Amino acid sequence: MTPPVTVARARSALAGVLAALVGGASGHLAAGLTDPATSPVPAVGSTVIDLTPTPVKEWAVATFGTADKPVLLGSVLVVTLLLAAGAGLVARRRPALGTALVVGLAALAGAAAVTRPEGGPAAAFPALVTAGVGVLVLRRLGPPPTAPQAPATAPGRRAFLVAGGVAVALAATGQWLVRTRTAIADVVLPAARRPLPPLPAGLEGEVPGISPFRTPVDDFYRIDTRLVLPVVDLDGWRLRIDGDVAREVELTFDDLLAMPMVERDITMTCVSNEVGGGYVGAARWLGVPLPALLARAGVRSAADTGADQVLSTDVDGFTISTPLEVVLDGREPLVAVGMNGEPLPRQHGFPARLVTPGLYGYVGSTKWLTRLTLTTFAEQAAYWTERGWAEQGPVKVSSRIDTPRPFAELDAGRTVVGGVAWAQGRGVARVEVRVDGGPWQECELGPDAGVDYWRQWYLPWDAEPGTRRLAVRATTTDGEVQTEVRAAPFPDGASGLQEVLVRVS
Ligand SMILES: Nc1nc2c(c(=O)[nH]1)N[C@H]1C(S)=C(S)[C@@H](COP(=O)(O)O)O[C@H]1N2
Ligand SMILES: [Mo]
Repeated sequence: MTPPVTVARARSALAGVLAALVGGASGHLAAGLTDPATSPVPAVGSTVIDLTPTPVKEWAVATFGTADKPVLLGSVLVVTLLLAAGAGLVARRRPALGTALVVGLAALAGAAAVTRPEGGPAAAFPALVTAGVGVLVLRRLGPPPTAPQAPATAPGRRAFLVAGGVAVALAATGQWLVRTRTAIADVVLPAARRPLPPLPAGLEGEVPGISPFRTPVDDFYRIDTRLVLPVVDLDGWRLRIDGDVAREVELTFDDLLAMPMVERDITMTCVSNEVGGGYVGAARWLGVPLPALLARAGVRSAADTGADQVLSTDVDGFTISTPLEVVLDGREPLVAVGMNGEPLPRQHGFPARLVTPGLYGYVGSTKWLTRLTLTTFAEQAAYWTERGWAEQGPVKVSSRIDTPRPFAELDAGRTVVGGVAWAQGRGVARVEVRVDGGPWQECELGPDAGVDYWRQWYLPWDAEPGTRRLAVRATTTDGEVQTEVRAAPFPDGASGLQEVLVRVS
């Protein structure tokens, strides 16, 4: 039989946990009604992201990939529940202190929400709800203060079950609200002035396992610091152009849509992408050329401003700096509103984002864009550059083997090696594959959709039995051969060659 003291302790700890769960779920519901980003767990998670040193962040991205967000949220939740269990135990002998600890936990979440760039006093609302409900639950489920050692008068199992059920119901309702509120508005996009011809058919019909020529929106990688997607109210959204400009400009979403639109096929890459990695995607973007927007503010060339960078800001104050020279060098970054023929999805920056061909996303592709400020690197640093990443982030020439997969078991004989290669701004002229360190063999290239877009490639291969080592390299149209010299993603992008081992029998 379990000694009663242990049972009483377990109950106290559980009371603390349930106080945190029901309180947190109430806070989540409150956030669903106001601003999803202020929900206690995501608010703390976002603050953790911002405070985490760059090497740890890199490690997390490398280790967990795009699961980094759920892992972080889960960790915040687990730590919170452990602390809450502690508060429950303390409350057994010292109810006032236990209550104070629960309030303290909620206060941390409140502080995290209020001090976010987008925060303000109102952001504390969900944490206040959390604290209030948490204390009520702790009081209700904890042992009566007058008789701490009397389990007989403590609340029964039913009260605990009810509390658990209430937590689930509140959290589910909150989650439903958050989802409903982040559903995309009915945006009707205008057509481009001169629509591009449809993208040619890619190699995906012929080479099984190769990346499709155009990445479907749902498969497009997502990288950002957000735990909760921003809710952007289109009526209130503005794009401001300010800083060292002849005249400030403010555009509504309709103003932006009324400007001449262009369509561009651009492959986007994340600086955190390891050679052979998946943080790269190719899409058709619809938007307004950034130079046309700057011209409205009176900046047509570098001579019109003292600025050397365009600092773009998202709806929450996250920033990206793009060298002005790059913006004006003819590559025409876009303020994009459409992706693959649809309005930008939330996760890719609805309602408008920057897309700068040839630059890694962290220096050219601000999502949820609201402001473009002409300033200098000396004056203002952006989110990632402040954390040590390079100011200039040109995408390095790279190539990836999509098929066969690493450690695939293949039958000997005729098969095919295939993948994608990119060198934005210059274009890929040649892709070569090497087997077991042998001679480089030239691959067939897929269709060409411009220098800013990736090329698919393949090589028919007569696989001989044994363990085989495949490597790939690309060469740009201006003759740069992808280097074998390895570099880690930090601080300006990975380099080296991808090698894939396969077993042939
Ligand atoms: N507002 C905002 N924009 C952002 C980021 C971000 O964290 N916040 N991340 C950047 C990075 S690092 C990359 S690689 C691209 C990724 O865009 P995607 O998620 O649409 O693929 O967005 C960029 N734009
Ligand atoms: Mo990135």
